[in-house]
Amino acid sequence: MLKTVSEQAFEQRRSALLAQLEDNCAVMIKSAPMVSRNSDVDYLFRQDSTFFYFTGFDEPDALALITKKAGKLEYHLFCQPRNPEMEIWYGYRCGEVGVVESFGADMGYSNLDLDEKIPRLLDGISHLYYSLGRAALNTQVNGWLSTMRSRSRAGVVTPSHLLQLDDISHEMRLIKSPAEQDMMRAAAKISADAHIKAMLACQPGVMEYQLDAHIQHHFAMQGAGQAAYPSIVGGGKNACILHYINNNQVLNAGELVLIDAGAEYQYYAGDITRTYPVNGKFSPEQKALYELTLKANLSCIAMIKPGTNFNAIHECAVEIITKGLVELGLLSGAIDELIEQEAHRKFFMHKLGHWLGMDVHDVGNYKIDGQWRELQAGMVMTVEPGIYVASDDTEVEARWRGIGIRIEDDVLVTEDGCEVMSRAVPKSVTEIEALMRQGN
Ligand SMILES: [Mn+2]
Repeated sequence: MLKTVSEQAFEQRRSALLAQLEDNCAVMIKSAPMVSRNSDVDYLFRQDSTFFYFTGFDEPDALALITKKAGKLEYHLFCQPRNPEMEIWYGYRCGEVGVVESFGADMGYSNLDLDEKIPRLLDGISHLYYSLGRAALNTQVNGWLSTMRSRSRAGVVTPSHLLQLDDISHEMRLIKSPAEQDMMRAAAKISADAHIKAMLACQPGVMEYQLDAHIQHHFAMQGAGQAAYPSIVGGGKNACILHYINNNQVLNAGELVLIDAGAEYQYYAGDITRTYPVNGKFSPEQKALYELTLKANLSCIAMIKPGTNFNAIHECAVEIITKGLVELGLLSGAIDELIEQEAHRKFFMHKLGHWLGMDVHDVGNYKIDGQWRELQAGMVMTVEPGIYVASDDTEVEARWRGIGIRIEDDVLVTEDGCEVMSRAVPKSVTEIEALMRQGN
């Protein structure tokens, strides 16, 4: 059964957004465009997350304008006009009438009328909020404001404040409603089960892309039509390339494989990484570094609850990994000094995690007034410590070289702690080795 947030949710979000803004304001949100791949073939369309969050409308080349005058909201939605010829080739369009009937707009318009209608709708509005910093939208807005200024003698009043919508919309997206949490649980569960499928299919001689094929097949069969991002499937030293997506090498016995893959379900992302031995059995070195990474993963997850400082979790991982690398002989020196010098960055060069939501690297500020923020219930973050030993690192013993490990979970902050939404996929050495024995 396909889950989705209720239709009322979109209207509630628009109201909640406008309730935070002064009177005589307007909010403008633009959809994603179609992007050409070559000749008349386009890339698969994916709606802009913020646009979808506030409209629920999944067509390209649309624009939402919500005005508030004397406390009264009006929702104007511009969309592709109905066009029998185009619809034969590219499919159904909702159209100006349809967006009023099905998507709650007060007024629907053709996007061909933007230049005529927008300057009229903005007349008398003092504060205009939109996503500043997007070149295409900025150019359009400048054009509309210029049109309005040229009509000033006719009494047209141009907005005097142009404001960043992202600060407000991103903060709303950062805290997931119960319905959104359900979507994210579904995305995480589909992603976790796909990782299990890949683990069962893994054996020496298999190609990296073949493991990804098992994952993509599971996503699609579970109703997650797209992945949230291109999978990383890195065998051996490829695991040390953080954004490796070539996925075209053979997997060899004796090496680990790192898979970072997540489904997108109803616009919400899963983002899971697991690392395991291609032949199903960890070598002593692989096991030592793996268990150190796992210790960091588990200790960080244990810290997650409302009020925890975002960066304190990262610092916890740094401390565990630094100590562990000293114990194993990959780093040497006093722990305090090594932490001070950020010596871990040679082996653990990324942050512990990021917000997760409609975008895999989701929106939302990490600092407020210059300080790392505290976690709140409804936030979702990844916990993904990693240890990567470059294959040409002659400062460490040869037996450690070319081992790359990351263990990533999707964690929802709850009222009294957290929920590991990606928990279905094994991560202890014993569990992984037991599961992989079933596969072979
Ligand atoms: Mn991630």
